[in-house]
Amino acid sequence: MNIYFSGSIRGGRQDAALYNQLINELKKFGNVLTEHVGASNISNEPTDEQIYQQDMKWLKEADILIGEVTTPSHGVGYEIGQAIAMDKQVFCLHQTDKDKALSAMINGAPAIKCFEYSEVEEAKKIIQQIFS
Ligand code: 6IA
Repeated sequence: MNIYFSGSIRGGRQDAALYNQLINELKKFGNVLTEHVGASNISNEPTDEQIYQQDMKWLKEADILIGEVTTPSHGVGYEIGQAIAMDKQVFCLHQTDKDKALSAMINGAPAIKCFEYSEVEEAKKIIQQIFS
């Protein structure tokens, strides 16, 4: 099972540690192609063209996309749209108690299953449910 985890990078890194915890949970269920999304510091960044080509290749190889969508990110939104166009399964996790409302284009999309959560342990349980 190839898992594409999407999370904000240039949209803001305030949840990077949380992404890392979710990635560690996802690794129990398959091969996470995008572990760098949870990295604590971003150094030696490839060019934008290299990032795009590599990520699109991984997305094609993925069986499922899991997005943490609390911090709005153009890249995450783009990846979700592409994953739906490729007929991948798409699940999104959104933190309820942050003051960021989820986009209607994510929450209202019939091809996306969205989950709200408050604590990381709750998010881990949602991940376990997704793969059960
Ligand atoms: O617009 P954003 O930058 O917030 O978009 C975030 C999404 O785009 C993530 O889900 C990633 O899959 C993808 N993305 C954005 N930047 C990178 C990147 N930079 N590497 C891979 N995917 C990226 C280099 C970081 C690295 C060397 C740790």
